[in-house]
Amino acid sequence: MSETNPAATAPVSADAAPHRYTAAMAAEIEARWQDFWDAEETYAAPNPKGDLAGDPELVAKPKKFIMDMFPYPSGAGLHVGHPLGYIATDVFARFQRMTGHNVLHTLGFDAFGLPAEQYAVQTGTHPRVSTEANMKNMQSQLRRLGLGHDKRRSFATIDPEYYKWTQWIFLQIFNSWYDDEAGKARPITDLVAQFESGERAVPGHPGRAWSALSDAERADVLGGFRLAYASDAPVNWCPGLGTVLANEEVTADGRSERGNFPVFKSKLRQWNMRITAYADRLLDDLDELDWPEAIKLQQRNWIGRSEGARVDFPVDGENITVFTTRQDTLFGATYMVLAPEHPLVEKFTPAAWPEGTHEVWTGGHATPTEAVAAYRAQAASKSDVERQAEAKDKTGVFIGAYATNPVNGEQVPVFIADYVLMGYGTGAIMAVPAGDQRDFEFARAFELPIRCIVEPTDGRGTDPATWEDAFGSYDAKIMNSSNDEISLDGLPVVEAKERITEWLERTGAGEGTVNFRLRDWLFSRQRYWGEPFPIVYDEDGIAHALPESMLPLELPEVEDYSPRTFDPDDADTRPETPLSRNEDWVNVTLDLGDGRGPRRFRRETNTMPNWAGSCWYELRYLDPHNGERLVDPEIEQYWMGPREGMPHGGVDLYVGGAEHAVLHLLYARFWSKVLFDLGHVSSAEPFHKLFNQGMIQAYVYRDSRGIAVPAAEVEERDGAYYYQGEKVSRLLGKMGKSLKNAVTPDEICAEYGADTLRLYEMAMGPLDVSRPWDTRAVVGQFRLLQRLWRNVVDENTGEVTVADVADADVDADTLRALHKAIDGVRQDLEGMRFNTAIAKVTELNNHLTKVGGVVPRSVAERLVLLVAPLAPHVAEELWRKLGHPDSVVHQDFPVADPAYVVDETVTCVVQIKGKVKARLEVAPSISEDDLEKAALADEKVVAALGGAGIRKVIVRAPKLVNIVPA
Ligand code: ANZ
Repeated sequence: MSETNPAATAPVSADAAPHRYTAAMAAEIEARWQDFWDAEETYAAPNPKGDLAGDPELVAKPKKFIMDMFPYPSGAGLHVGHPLGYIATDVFARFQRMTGHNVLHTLGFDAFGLPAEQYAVQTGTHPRVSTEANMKNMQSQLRRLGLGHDKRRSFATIDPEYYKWTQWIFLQIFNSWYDDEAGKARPITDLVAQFESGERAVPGHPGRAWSALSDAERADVLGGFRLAYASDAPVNWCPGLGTVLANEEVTADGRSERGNFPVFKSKLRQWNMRITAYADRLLDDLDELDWPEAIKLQQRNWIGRSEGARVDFPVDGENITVFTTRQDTLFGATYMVLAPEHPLVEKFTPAAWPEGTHEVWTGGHATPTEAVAAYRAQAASKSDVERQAEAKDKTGVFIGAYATNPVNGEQVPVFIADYVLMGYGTGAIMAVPAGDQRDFEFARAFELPIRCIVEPTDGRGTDPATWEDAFGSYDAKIMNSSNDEISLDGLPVVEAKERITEWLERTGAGEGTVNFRLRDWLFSRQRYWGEPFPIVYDEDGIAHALPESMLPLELPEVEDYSPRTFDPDDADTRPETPLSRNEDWVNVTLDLGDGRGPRRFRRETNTMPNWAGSCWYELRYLDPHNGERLVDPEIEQYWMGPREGMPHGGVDLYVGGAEHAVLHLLYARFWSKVLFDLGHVSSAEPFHKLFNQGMIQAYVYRDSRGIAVPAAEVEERDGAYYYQGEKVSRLLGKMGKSLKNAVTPDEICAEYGADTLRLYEMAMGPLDVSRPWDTRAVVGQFRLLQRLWRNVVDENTGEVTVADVADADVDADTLRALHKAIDGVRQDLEGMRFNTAIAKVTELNNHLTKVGGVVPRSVAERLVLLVAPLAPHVAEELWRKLGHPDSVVHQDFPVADPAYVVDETVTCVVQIKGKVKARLEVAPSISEDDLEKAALADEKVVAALGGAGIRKVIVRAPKLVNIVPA
């Protein structure tokens, strides 16, 4: 909205007192204190040892490690929505410093990323150049906010000294395997020792000794165990972009989110992280974390643990293994479905349709081979999301084979259908149309039998022919489910599951199992602007780790930053990465120190995904200049080690957006656990407490064509909005350049100062709730600071006006107001309720204004200390004016005197049958329940009731309780 600067026309404007708190004064104060803090390293957090060691007194105090999700240095810079979380953690960190903690708070940059690479493709500017310029710009924007960061600890993920360790961690992961028995990762050399000694059989090579295997065979075996491994995985290949995409980057209709090109499922050799090995621990350890329940739930769903069974259905001497969570419904399995890509499909598909094949099953094809080929082509063009979409016609085709249901020996037809996904369970299901809705729809479409095996409890009867949908309830009993050896009839589902699982295991037809939705993490990208893999391939194509001495492996210069793109529709193309074009870099002679001397190698030419750098950055903040180790163990233990209430250790507070609920947090947790297992860190979780801040929203104004117009130029008249005379609509939306409604912190700082901006952002509402930005409301917080200033400083002379009086001589109302504010602000800051803390500061300040006269020094000082975490510049200035030579940052936060905090009480009258029997002194805020309990427990009331029962109690808190005896 257009508006004038209220600071210029402030309340008592005309004869502008020379020492009034104005925007100009705020700017001067803020710049001066920011320089002071930098020069004095006010926010330096000492380590117990190493190059950042210092201040033994601080190190002896309890620690708090407070972190923000670090930003990507975008070219657009910050708008006022971005610093919401940074200001909140800053206020909290400042409060923790003032309550006796050694506080680590800093901020780095997550600086690899696609935007810089795309910009490089368009302009030829090296991504490092544009990224560094963007970082510089953001640093100055952030500095203007007065954030108390320990700048000695900042870094960017693109710094070679940083990504050296990202590569080093990759190698730790590459060089380890998950020992299921030990329940943790171990060095791969331990596994090799087990193979060598014969303690463990070499999988895939029965009867052969480890020493008899070729190098390639060994590499292959180990690849099946390594926690980072290359495999020919089906991936989302997008020829139009020339790169592989993560599932999240593919739209529901199977196209690239960016560019809208077709995406194909192709098999490509890619690096993966075996995060699935940690599924159980990633799930279990969530219980101990102080995270929002909603985020924990999203992680649980993502990991998706399902308990069920694997069951073998024999076909021609082979087995089709299915995964089911409802093994109790085995007697109702009347057909089977394989995912179209299932590797056994070819094997079971005969040349001709069996005698008497139902016409509907064949899809009109002359042979099963033809039917399968046609259906596969159709399925390949769909995304998993599309394939799983409910409410759609079920499609599929019979492959011409029958399998045996192990529980009753029935021959059931085998289909392929796209509602079964290759990537889940075993890629094959037993279909129980009575119990599963998808199977029900399919059975209806293909005229397959539906057998009632669970007694319906909703009155629909037991004849499926009359049903409209499946009946899958867990709260029903099993029927029609017995053979010669076992009967489930009459059993509730849970018991039936146990019983049939026993039977499956006894007869060898299957076993109980746990399945996870979580997949291994696809870890390679065909991009330039990422960490190079510290991997080289020898002439036999065997992957070798670079020795630590060759790290960091720096990104080479290239002429062209873009992956080669192809005809968007040509699924048979393969990626050609930017790094692969630098032949001098790719083909090298190296001595890997393995005793084999210098050899020719080819470097891996993919780069790591964006997530890599943010998987472990918390650790590097602890010991950022350590050239010898990732982090010194003693320093890590000090800042992140487990302690009471946080058994896995971790950062004390991590604040960021809820959009990172799953991937970033899951990947970071996984890396933490690997490093923990291998003994590099003492914390098995990176982030003990997580807090998601809300979003700052902004109004979007659109013209009649629906195009966003510049919000700052819109005028409001009689409740309607106009842009250049034309009426426009207004809706709440995101803030950003594209919606032309971005407000920058720089503008607000120029107009009011950073302290006002900080107060405004914190006062807008509870931190976890989204809130609309309103530039016109910012002035309210500016006025608060003006009144605060006026309560301490004479606006005409600039002299401090406070009176030196003893607490005993301060009026009781003021003392009560002061101590209540101290008590409330303390609790609110500890609980991250910054908005209510500001309300309490405002109340106290207003009280002082109302009382008038000169404010007692002891009150003014404590008020300044209360304000210090929220508006640190003005607090420093007033603190200095009040005669203190030291910074306010490390002062003790005031403590309330309980004598002044107790609520005043009100008198509650207790009546029995309308007659007053007792009077109680209670808090005005007492709840109806508590008041009733207090009344009934009162001696006089007990006596008056004389043991009579009670018919009714009428409570009108806080003043009246009326008891009606029985
Ligand atoms: C028989 C059955 C009967 C099933 C019944 C369900 C209900 P969650 O809980 O998500 O793990 N399923 C298994 N693998 C599948 C795949 N690759 N693609 C599509 N569906 C698959 O789901 C497990 C259930 O989903 C399994 O249990 C299987 O169907 C199906 F009344 O088996 B059920």
